[in-house]
Amino acid sequence: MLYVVNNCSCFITMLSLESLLKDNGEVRQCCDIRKPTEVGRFSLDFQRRFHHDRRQMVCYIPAEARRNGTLLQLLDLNDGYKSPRFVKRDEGVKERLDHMLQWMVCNKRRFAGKSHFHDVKRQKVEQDQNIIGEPPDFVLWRGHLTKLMCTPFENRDGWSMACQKLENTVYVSEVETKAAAQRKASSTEREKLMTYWGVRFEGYMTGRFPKPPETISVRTPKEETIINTNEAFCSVFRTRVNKRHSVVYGAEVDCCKSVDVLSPPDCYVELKTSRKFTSRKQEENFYRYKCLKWWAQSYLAGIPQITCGFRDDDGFVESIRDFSTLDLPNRAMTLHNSWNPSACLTFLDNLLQAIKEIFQAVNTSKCTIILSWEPGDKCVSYELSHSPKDCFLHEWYINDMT
Ligand code: 0WD
Ligand code: CA
Repeated sequence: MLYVVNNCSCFITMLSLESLLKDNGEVRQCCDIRKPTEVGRFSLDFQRRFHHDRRQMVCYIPAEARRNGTLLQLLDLNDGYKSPRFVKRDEGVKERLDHMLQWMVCNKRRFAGKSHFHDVKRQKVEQDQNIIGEPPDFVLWRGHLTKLMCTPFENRDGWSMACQKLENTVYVSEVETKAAAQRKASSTEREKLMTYWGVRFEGYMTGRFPKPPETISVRTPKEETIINTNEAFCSVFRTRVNKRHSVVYGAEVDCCKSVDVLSPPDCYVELKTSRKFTSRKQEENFYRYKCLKWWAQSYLAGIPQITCGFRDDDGFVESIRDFSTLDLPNRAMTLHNSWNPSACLTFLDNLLQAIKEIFQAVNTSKCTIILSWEPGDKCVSYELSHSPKDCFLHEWYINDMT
């Protein structure tokens, strides 16, 4: 693919969706993505402060008090809402890629070029597990990759991504679209409550290391449960897309099963809530639409298990079910007109390639590239921006990394 680009701001050009789904004119059947390996981790504490450790990692509490998936005791997801036990992160603070950049600075010595490797070998410390490899082609959040990957089947939410290049690495950071900002500003009380239901479920299903409660029936008393959405445990992964794009990305991980038996990411579990199915049609629609994002999100982090609390309309979880991430595409593909994973991966591979090619054609040190897509668009558009407000790589980062 070749793109001709003018080096001026406000220049908008298009990448056709059709071409991003094809390889040499053929729809590609399979695009290879290496199983992600965890290369690091960090935590954000109750005040959203960065710590280069796993202090915020929580453990998964198996919901054993269930019979055929049905809980013996309903979980009230409304518990703690509008109480001092719910501490909400200030969403007005735009963090962009900041915490990932902090992690990169902490780990910059672990990214070594070929020549360095040679030296390292000579010094016989090549077994040092800490070395990650050459600097990656891309650094971003896992959530960004999820959005890009799901584009071929998305019909509700658009996206906009700012891309900046420093040395040989492209950094990607989401830009809030106007539609998303409007949606957030006009969100109803019920939508806010429903968002809380998701985090409250996480509170029920997790406990603090080192000594977690044994099962759901002996969990922490409600009055002691604090839900603070500043807190997060993030794992950093590295993978290679179609053998040609090395990618490093951070992902917020909900919880972890025993690390003695399984190692990351096999021990990680993603938690979700969903409305209970009351008809076969609803269940089909779940596999046809909703589970695409579940699959993409967990697949990108190599997380094998997604545990879902099925709730009623009043926010009471009646049953809990485990889904195998790798099984979700099989279920979806039995349905007519559904998504398929290879189209997602082919699209991602081609889009990453297009981003690289755009950067080869521009004076990279001076501009940001903004890629955007809206539902219904047949193309991903991009523009070059010289505006400082679009730059998200801070001076402290550039100085430290160059
Ligand atoms: O700058 C931004 N707009 C973004 C920032 C977009 C995406 C992520 N982030 C940051 C957030 O600060 C968050 O700490 O990345 C972190 C999460 O990274 P991720 O794993 O790449 O995000 P994603 O896979 O989209 O979501 C994982 C979880 C979500 O769980 P559910 O089950 O709802 O998918 O991270 C949470 C949420 O709990 N989450 C966020 N938390 C705070 N702010 C955000 C956000 N913007 N997005 C997702
Ligand atoms: Ca979750």
